[in-house]
Amino acid sequence: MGGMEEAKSRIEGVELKRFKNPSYYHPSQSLLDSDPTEIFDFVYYQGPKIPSPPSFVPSSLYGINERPYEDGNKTVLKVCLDSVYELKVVNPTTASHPFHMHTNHFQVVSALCGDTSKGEELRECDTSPDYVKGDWRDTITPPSPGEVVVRFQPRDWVGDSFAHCHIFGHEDRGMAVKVIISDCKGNS
Ligand SMILES: [Cu+2]
Repeated sequence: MGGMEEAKSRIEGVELKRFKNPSYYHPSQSLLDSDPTEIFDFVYYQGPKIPSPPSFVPSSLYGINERPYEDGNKTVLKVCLDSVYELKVVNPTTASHPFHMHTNHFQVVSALCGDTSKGEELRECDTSPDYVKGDWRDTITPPSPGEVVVRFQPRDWVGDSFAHCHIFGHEDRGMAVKVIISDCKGNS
């Protein structure tokens, strides 16, 4: 026995009871029936190729809502502790851009496939090998092209946070958003 067979048998042989649900998994605290305080659209943007040194792979500027993240030109998301927010992360490209948010995990609400910029109708598509409605994640890859809708509720932490494409070369070239979490009720 070797290869896949052996790996499968090894995985099935693991005592699953040794693993608890990860701490971010909150089936009793679903946000699916919540009314979001605010809804934000994040549309991934990939600009024209930019010159690179000879030994580097040519790359592009990247951004969110047509704006690369850079000093003095930051895309900022302002949220309040304990409120529920919905994010629609739209990927109009055929490239993979896994969305990652620090500090607070988010719950999957829906995902659709299609490129509306080319006049395509958005349609239901099967993302189940990766995620389904109700899953809690810290990273999620929207269909490419397509969109994923998630909800989160800032908890415990007040201050500056960050959300970005989890491919370093994209994040580093601008595909990122600053998240500012405040206690809007003034409690300390
Ligand atoms: Cu990316």
